[in-house]
Amino acid sequence: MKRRNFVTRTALGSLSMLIGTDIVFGNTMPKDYNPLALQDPDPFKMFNKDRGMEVLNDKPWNIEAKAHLLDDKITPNTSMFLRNNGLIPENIDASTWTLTIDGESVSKSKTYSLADLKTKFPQYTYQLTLECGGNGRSEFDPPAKGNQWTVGAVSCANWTGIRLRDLLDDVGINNDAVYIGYHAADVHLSRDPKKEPISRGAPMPKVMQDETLIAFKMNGEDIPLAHGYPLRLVAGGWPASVSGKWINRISVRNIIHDGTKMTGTAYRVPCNPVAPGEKVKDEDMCIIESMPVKSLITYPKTGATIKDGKVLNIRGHAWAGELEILKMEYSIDFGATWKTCNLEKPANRLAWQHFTAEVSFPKKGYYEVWAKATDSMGISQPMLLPGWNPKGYLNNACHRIAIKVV
Ligand SMILES: Nc1nc2c(c(=O)[nH]1)N[C@H]1C(S)=C(S)[C@@H](COP(=O)(O)O)O[C@H]1N2
Ligand SMILES: [Mo]
Repeated sequence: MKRRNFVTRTALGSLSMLIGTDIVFGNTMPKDYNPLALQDPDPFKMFNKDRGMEVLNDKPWNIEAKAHLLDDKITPNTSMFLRNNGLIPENIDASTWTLTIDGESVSKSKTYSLADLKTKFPQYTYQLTLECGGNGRSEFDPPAKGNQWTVGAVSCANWTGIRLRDLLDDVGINNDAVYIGYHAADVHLSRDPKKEPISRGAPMPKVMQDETLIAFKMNGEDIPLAHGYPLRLVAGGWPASVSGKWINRISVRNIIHDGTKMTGTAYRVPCNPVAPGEKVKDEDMCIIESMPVKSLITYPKTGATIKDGKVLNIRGHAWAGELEILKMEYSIDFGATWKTCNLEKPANRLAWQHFTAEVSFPKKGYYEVWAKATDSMGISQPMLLPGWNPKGYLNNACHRIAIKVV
């Protein structure tokens, strides 16, 4: 009698353990069969995310934080939003990973191993704010297509790596360089190897800043796979789409980089304000650079209650792209009057700043606490919504939490 290829006892034991109960007819289950109970991936476990985060999409994976999950001064992986345009690369081997610098504006392209990058150049660590250009998109009316981010597509982690500038100095770049474009190992949703999910970049002045890093560590450890392991471009203060994950090639271009999601309407807003719903021609759309002034109340959680007569301690963060926050205010009367918050200096340029305030309420009832930051150019957040734009970018409206005094 021919022996059927059944699952072994030990394999059965470990499968039962993963499922959490006995597989009753396990002895007749085919070898290498993956029980359905284990086929439904648990994104929170897979990406080590807080279970309070919100999954917006699973193909590709897009997950956002809630304001109260961003209470840490430095964002841990567990509450860092995840934004993917394609499929996360699998089977990455850091020991054979290389980064090639090429393009029209280098005389001779050069390829580096990870070990080269880590040993040949000085290393720097900065706290860098990364906010998705589409953060806040869900509030626009008429609505814009794309992930309906609310407030949680922002993070400020500690990134360690080498300066992109030092690397480009080593390669030698020509005077006609205007832009860099990154290329990465993630896979297009169609699985067509000729298509890239995203290939964006930055103009040379941004590239040459001290804080623009080719990073290999996040919060002191290897970058988590989903956030770009083993190598990531990090350009704080600009739309996070500039910060390419899993990068293996950087092209130094003599034109504005024309990779996937650099052209058309992607990551662009009307160069001049338009009416809600208005059609805008491609040539009237401008590339988003520095992100606008914004803030988030991270404590307490919206919906909190407090006893009458008690002071409410609020706290949060504020950031303004390339600029610094000069003033932080809160209002408990829907923006009619504002009081000043305590505001810390940033740990370094492009890091978010922390604020606190002691809020008193005149009597029992329902309140909203609104927060408003002002940047070093004197520009403040709009109270409810900024100007509408076709793709729903750059919503930097005041963050608001509901409070009941009982
Ligand atoms: N290779 C690659 N890099 C990428 C992306 C991507 O899909 N592929 N998404 C970009 C976008 S749109 C954002 S908002 C950030 C998100 O970074 P995070 O997932 O680490 O939070 O990564 C950027 N870098
Ligand atoms: Mo993004």
